Amino acid sequence: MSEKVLNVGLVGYKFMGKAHSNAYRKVNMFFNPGMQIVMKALCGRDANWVGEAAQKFGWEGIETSWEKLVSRDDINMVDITAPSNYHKEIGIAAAENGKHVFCEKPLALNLKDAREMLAAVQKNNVRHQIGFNYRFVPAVCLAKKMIDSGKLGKIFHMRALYLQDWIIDPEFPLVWRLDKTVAGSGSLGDLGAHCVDAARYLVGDFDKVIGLNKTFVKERPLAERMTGISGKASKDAPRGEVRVDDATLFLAEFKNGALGSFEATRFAAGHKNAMSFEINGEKGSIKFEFERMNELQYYSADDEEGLCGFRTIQATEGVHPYVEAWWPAGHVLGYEHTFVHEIYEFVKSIATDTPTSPDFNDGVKCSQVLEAVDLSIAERQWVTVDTL
Ligand code: SOE
Repeated sequence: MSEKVLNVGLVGYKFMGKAHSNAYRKVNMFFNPGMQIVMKALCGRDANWVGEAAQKFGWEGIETSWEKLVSRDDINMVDITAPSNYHKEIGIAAAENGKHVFCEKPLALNLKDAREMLAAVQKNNVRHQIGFNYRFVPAVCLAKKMIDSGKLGKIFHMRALYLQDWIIDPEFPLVWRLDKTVAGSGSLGDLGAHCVDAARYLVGDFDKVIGLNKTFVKERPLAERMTGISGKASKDAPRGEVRVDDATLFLAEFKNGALGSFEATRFAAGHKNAMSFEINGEKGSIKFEFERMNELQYYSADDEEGLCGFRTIQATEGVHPYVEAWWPAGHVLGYEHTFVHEIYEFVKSIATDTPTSPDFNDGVKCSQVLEAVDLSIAERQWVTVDTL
């Protein structure tokens, strides 16, 4: 094997750990990032569970201590998919051990911690990336290309929604994503973060925000075991207070003058993973819905009079980013491909020693917006993002 080798250590093996593991298996099969990925070690606290996952996902070995994982000489890169309260400690330790760091979103529990993580990767001169995977949907890449090339002209509006419904049942347990000490935030940090990143990617930086939020169910049974999105509670389980938001809505003004409206909720019955946005500019509009992720809706004001209207672009032809590596046109891609694309970009950035995006700078910028939204809710007034 003439290519350089990248030995990866992954922390976490549940939903995101599985999505990332799948990506590590696929990258070299479909792309040429300039390095051969070796799935060295999967890390989790319980040796039996992590062992089972490692075998199933194709990892060479396991670690039950992340401290051990990040200090191993034979690991070059650490990927963090553990719950958010672990991100900072693991990320900083990995950077200090000279490992490149990939971290799931949100980068940290709060802006201060996110900044510390950024400082650590910069100081130790390692590559870093954050898991805003929706940037890697070919249709979203197309939206970016269209906006950058001026197809929509000056942008007036961005409307973004992220709707789910998995915790409407008041008996659904208090899993870690609903635990403030573990997740930091509720719908805003988990779902709103993706919309904020998409907005920064497509429209630009935020100037100011004002929001409102709600926790509809204030007490839930404690979960039987630590779990993120699926969970069980025994019949007479003790109950805990829910201290994160079930839904957050906010308005924004971007630095370029565009206006934005955002909604993130886990209480939108019937919506499973409905991340969507619409962007309106002086020359046209685009619309995207994740549950129809291969399509982008485009309206051009330049179309012939009488024939104007939204058209559906299937972003499955080889001309669209990443698509060529997969299947012939019309053979659609799915959620898991977004992770393959983001990991491909990260490995390429390590191979070529060049920055990539979204990186920890983007993670910090996103946290800044999220924190500004929370502050605006607490103070019931507009907050200028850059003052934080
Ligand atoms: C759970 O709400 C979740 O899995 C998020 O954490 C992910 O980031 C999003 O892609 C889907 O929903």
